[in-house]
This record gives sequence, structure tokens and C-alpha cells, in this order.
Amino acid sequence: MRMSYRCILIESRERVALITLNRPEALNALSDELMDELGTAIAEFDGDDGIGCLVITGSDKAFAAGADIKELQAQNFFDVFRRDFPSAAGWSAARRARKPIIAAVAGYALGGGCELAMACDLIIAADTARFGQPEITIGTMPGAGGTQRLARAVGKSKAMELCLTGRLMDAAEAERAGLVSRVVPAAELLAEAQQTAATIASHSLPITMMIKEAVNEAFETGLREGLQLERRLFQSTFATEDHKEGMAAFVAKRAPKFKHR
Ligand code: CO8
Repeated sequence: MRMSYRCILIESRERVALITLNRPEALNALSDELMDELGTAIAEFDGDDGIGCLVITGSDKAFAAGADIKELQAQNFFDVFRRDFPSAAGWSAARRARKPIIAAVAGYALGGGCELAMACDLIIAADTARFGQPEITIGTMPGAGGTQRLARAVGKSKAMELCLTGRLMDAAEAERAGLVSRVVPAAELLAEAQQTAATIASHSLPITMMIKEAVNEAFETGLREGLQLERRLFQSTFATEDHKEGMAAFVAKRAPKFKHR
């Protein structure tokens, strides 16, 4: 496990990994270096048997203020086309991770920052959170899933408005629109996210992974294929020891002791 990074901080406690974006001088703008480090950390925690759930967070002021504009400023079309930006390790690692990832968002989650939060499996927001895709105001557009995931999360009209005007959404509006699962007081954000992660990590890991896969499939396929996958995964849970243990524990009125966590 790589222990030292320049742009992120990592720690883990009781099966929950915490990754903190840490470029305060740039409001956690997602530089190539940060995204590479994030990709490494996600992949390592995802492959770590001692971890059941990941939390990604930023600072009180910013989850992340987007792509690093200072880094992108000098690049031309062929520069970004050639390296297929943004295809940095961080984006693919977040997509490939089999364990749930919670985004704990306080302050700005803008542009690539909003896209990173949406690439996670669920978002818990502080009441200070502000979400938006303001790329239009600097002459570009979302490029890491913003138009697609925002439209799926909040519907066409609001996604269009946010992407076309660059308007920011506060936490209450984001919750009403279905972008975030919950809004909590800023002072409690990390504790709430870690508690949620601990609850997730306390369950059977194979079943948790199946549920994550099935819910994500809802955004990839039509209803018929999604229902089919869900049914097959549901049936697969019957092949696990944790399924037997979970049901036996319920019937015996005791807490389950899952083997695979
Ligand atoms: N990139 C680089 N530096 C940034 C960024 C950024 N996105 N955001 C803030 N900073 C820097 C500022 O330049 C400033 O640095 P310095 O102190 O050296 O001047 C420092 O962070 C503090 O920022 P501000 O002084 O601007 O702080 P304010 O509180 O006045 O304003 C805002 C905060 C409103 C968040 C403001 O900083 C802002 O508008 N930032 C840019 C937001 C934005 O447009 N984001 C979209 C970027 S484009 C994008 O994300 C495309 C996605 C494509 C794929 C993603 C790939 C990773």
C-alpha cells in the first residue's frame, strides 16, 4: 500500500477508508497528479480485504472546484484529444471500484468536482455544499460525465439549466432534486459519512458488491435487462455463506456474523 501522497490524505479505520482531497491552495482542483493519486488510492483500498467502504471528501470550503484550470489553460485540442483527457486513472478507478464509495461534500463541488461526486455511489452533503457545472462560463463544457450523470440524477430540465447557465445549486435544492441522499450540518458531515460507511461495511461484502452493481446497472441499461441482472444477482446471494448466516441469524433472533466482510 502506497502511504505517501502529495495531493490527497488517506486513512482507514474499522473497515472504512477515508480519502481526503488536499490541495487547499487550489480549492482541491483536480490536477492530473491528484487524479492519478486518487486512482491509486481507490484501487488499493478497493483491493484491500480489510476495507468494506470508501469515503471521499474535501475541505470545509471545497470538495473540489473542478478541473485545474491553470493546468488546462495552455492545452490545445490535440493535447487533450491525444491523451483522451479526462481519462486519468482516478476516473476509471472510481468507475471500476467494486466497493461502495461515498462522496462527503462540503463547500464547492463544481465542474469536475461535481462530476467526481456523481461518479461515487452516493453523495452526502453538508448544508454548505454547492453543486454546479459552470464550465460554460469559462468556454468549455462538462467532460467527465456531467451532462450524462446530472441529467440522470436531476432530470433534463434542471441539468440543462445548470449546464447552460452555470448556476450553482445549494444543498437543499440538490436534495430536493435527488442529487444527494442526505443533507447534514457541516460540523457533522464527516462523522455522518463515516457512520454510513461503517454500516455498509458491517454487512456481507459479496452481497454489498452485488447490490452496488445492480443499482449502477439501472443507469446503464433498459428496465428489462436491469431486472434480469437483478434477479440473477439476487439468486446468486443464495449461493453465499453470508446468505445462510443472515437468514439463520434472523430466525434465531441473534445478530448475524458475516464471514465475508
Ligand atoms: N482550477 C485551478 N485553480 C483554482 C480552481 C480551479 N478549478 N478553482 C479555484 N482555484 C484557485 C484560484 O485560482 C485561487 O488561487 P490563487 O489564490 O492562487 O489566486 C484559489 O484557488 C482560491 O480560489 P478563489 O480565490 O477563486 O476563491 P473564491 O472563494 O473567490 O471563489 C470559486 C471560489 C467560486 C469556486 C472560484 O474559485 C471558481 O469559480 N473556481 C472555478 C470553478 C470552475 O469553473 N470549475 C470548472 C472547471 S472546468 C472543469 O471542471 C471541466 C471538467 C472536465 C473534466 C474534469 C477533469 C478533471
